[in-house]
Amino acid sequence: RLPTLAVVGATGAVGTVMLDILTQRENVWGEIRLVASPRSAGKVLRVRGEDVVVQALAPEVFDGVDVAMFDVPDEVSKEWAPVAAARGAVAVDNSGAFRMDPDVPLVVPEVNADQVRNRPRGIISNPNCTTLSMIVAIGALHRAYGVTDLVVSSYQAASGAGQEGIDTLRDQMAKAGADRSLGDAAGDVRAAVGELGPFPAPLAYNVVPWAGSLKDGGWSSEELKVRNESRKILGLPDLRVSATCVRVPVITTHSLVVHASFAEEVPADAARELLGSAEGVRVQDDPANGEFPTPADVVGTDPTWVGRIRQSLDDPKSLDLFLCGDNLRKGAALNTAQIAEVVAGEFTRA
Ligand code: 2RA
Repeated sequence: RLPTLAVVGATGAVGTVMLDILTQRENVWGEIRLVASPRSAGKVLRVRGEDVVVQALAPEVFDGVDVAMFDVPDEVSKEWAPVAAARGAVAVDNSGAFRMDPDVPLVVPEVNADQVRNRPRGIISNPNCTTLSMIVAIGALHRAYGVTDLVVSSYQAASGAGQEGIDTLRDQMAKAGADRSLGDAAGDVRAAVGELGPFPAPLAYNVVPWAGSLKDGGWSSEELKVRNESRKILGLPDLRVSATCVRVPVITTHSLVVHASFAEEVPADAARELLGSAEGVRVQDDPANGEFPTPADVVGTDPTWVGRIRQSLDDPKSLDLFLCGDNLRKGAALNTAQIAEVVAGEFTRA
């Protein structure tokens, strides 16, 4: 039989992309139930070419549900994913609430799909979008060469901060873009853009070296997620990871610069060939012809794009790479859908 799916958070930034993805991918679902906060209940959304009325989040919406996806804030997932699990659904959660719980697998199907069945709480976590934007490619390199160190700099899009992030950047761009004299004097952009929204500094005409909340030692929560989640997904609890997360004025698609070190020497051509045939990865690497991935060209696509592949000049066991991934697709909705499809296979085979 085809399993029943619930999409919780169907009206949010990720939920909206999720409905597109469910419409575009091969259909493995019977009923699809759309769930959101009581404020959004009663709205009609389209999925798989059908109109579906959004239901308010309540314990009963999970009755008869086999898989429940959660694209909601941490505190909502924390409360409701266990409710869904208690009512018999497998919860696939895209929040940060359970990612580091040892009884909850953190899954990227191209890297560790085998972990899906290891779910004593009935919950599976989807990684943070920044980790996801690089880990498929790094996982492929790791399988061949054994990764030992990652030094990561992120260039994160506004939509990582949700619909409020998108709206804030668009408003700031409209205000700043209208004034052609801006950008010469300290503080002129800040004075012009108005509301900062979820960002601690103007994002239009700027870059902001901050994402998430402040943790010990001056690290941001986002930087610690890149470290901790990479370790868990790759099954390398002692992997050395150092990340600096930066927000850039891009609507959607996170980019990352990664300096990755391995147990063995990695010639750039060998890395290019390996990544070129890795599932979920696309190589675009011909700088002589201006060919490399950029967020503006990658947005709306599924793979992790990799370019600027270079063997480090001072260490033949290290590579320097530039990666781009759509943070709302592979970085969130697509990976969640892929995990849910792996679980759906259990029902279909049963
Ligand atoms: C961000 N990674 O980009 C976060 C969202 N989960 O802000």
